[in-house]
Amino acid sequence: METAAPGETPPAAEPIPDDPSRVKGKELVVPICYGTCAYWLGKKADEYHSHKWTVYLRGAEHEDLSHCIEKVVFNLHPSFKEPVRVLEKPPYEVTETGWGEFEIGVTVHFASDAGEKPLELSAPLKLYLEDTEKGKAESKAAKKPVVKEKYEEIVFHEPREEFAKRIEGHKPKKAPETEITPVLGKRDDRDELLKIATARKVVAERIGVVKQQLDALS
Ligand code: SLL
Repeated sequence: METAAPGETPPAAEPIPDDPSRVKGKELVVPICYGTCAYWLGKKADEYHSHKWTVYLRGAEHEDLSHCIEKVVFNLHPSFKEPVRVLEKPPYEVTETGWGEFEIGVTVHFASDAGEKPLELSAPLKLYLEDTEKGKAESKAAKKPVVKEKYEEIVFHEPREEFAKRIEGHKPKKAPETEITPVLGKRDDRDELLKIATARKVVAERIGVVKQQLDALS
């Protein structure tokens, strides 16, 4: 089981020990989004609490993923009280106030019938659009939350048959809404569309070159 960002070649699959309960040649894909969303506290800001932020993990379409996720563990910076936060049901979110940016560890534990190891992800907490004095001032002036989100596809290679059946037969439902839901909205497809458009252009150019070569031969 691993993840691959769209447009990237997935890392080579780990060899799966021969397990008759696994479906040969099958792949089960669960799209997720995770990241951070931060607001400057404005007048309420003090030296150690300049921002209110949330780290989250969710289904790409805001769906409830509790049928395949047992819990999500967020590992905060040790300067926070009880830095290991365990969320056993959606919304998988932790909201805090603080002053600095750091890397948040996000460990996804799957339902026990998946028979998969936990997935280790990392969400860089972004408080400012850019880490320069100018960028910081602009982020504050914009009065808009700074959202740093990653889209990933969790790929279960040759999943256990019972698990795959359960996941595929599951009727999707929405995860509970939270304060950050309206800010995140739907996943922004612009990056992917841009990649596809670029790839199309490259392919069209190559076809042009091959056509010219063929013409030269005839
Ligand atoms: C930095 N390497 O130096 C980072 C560390 C830590 C942020 C950032 C704690 C808040 C509180 C907090 O915001 N820690 O004490 O409640 O930028």
